[in-house]
Amino acid sequence: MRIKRYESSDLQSAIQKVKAELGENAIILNTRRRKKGGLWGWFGKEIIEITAAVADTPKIRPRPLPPPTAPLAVPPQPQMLSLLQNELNEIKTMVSDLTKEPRGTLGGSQMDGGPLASNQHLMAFNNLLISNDVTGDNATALIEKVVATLPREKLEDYEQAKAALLRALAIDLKITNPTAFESGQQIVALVGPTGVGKTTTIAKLAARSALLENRGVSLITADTYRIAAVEQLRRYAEIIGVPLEVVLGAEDLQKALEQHKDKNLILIDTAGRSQRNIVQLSELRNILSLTTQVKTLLVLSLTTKYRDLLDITTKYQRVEYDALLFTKLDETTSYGSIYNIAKATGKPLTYITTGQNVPDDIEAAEPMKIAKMILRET
Ligand SMILES: Nc1nc2c(ncn2[C@@H]2O[C@H](COP(=O)(O)OP(=O)(O)O)[C@@H](O)[C@H]2O)c(=O)[nH]1
Ligand SMILES: [Mg+2]
Repeated sequence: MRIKRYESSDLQSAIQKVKAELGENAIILNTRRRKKGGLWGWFGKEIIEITAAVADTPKIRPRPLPPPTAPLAVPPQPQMLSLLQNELNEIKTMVSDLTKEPRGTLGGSQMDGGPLASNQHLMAFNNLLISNDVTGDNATALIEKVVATLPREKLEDYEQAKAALLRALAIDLKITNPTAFESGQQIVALVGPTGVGKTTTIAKLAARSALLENRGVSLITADTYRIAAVEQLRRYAEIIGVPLEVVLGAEDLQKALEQHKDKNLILIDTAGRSQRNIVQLSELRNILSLTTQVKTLLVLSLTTKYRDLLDITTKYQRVEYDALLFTKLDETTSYGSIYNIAKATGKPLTYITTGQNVPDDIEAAEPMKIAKMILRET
């Protein structure tokens, strides 16, 4: 199996390039438009990029192909997609026709499902990844990895190929558990946009550590923008039976940390609002990192669009977050964003939350479990 990328100024000639080099059996894995040259992608000229795959050595003779269509002029944009669709359908039909070819007609060599079976798996995997919101680039890279790590005969086997894809997904999902039971003190701050579930998640973590693990827990909130926010956490603190400190700035925070230095776990709630607040948070973090080790978790809701998630992870870089926490997995059906964001930020995952119930709806992130969720295996 070979996978290659082609660039061209228009779709038609990009497809011609694919056909010329990889032959008529090539399968298009991904097509995208992007700017090339210019300044930081501005003023660049738009090009079409096609990623295509083909089996190394075709074991069977291809059928005669329909005569090549006369080269078209550059088609208007809306037609491009249907043109690609036609090309893709044509290739799909060819592949399925070829696999239907009766056995024993190939100079005695037996067909074993052949390289074409793996072609079909790979195309199915690519579609599965993309329909679960894994980006086209990530899907291509994952499939390239499956192809690179699996010997040919295993690639032909659907289950083995899928297992390799799950491993490829899981291996990119790093994890860390910042509240795991340890002898020393742990300080964990949750940051992120409003409404993603920071306060609820703090209540879940606090309840688990204090009630199930019998650890000394304190809560600190720096979210003083809304009275209701403080009251929300105060109610949880009362129910769980742990102290809550309200702090207005870095000095307060240091004082509160000093007061609670006997606790095993300190959870810090924050307000995630404006850019200005992010600056304050990064100041807080700088001060904290001078004296003690605080782990900052960026909380992201999986109901947020991927583009917005990316934007948030970029803005919150100022807070120098250490790891990611995904909420509201119960409110979506596709989990590819977890993979995309983990890959884009290079940060480990901590927990996922799956509902509003405190303390039940939270679990430690497990790479293989998340990989299976992404492929809808669970
Ligand atoms: N469906 C669902 N709702 C959640 C989850 N986590 C939090 N919520 C809800 O999201 C809303 C905002 O939560 P809150 O903790 O106040 O968010 P914060 O502004 O980030 O502190 C509340 O109604 C929570 O019950 C989750 O995992 N799933
Ligand atoms: Mg809150």
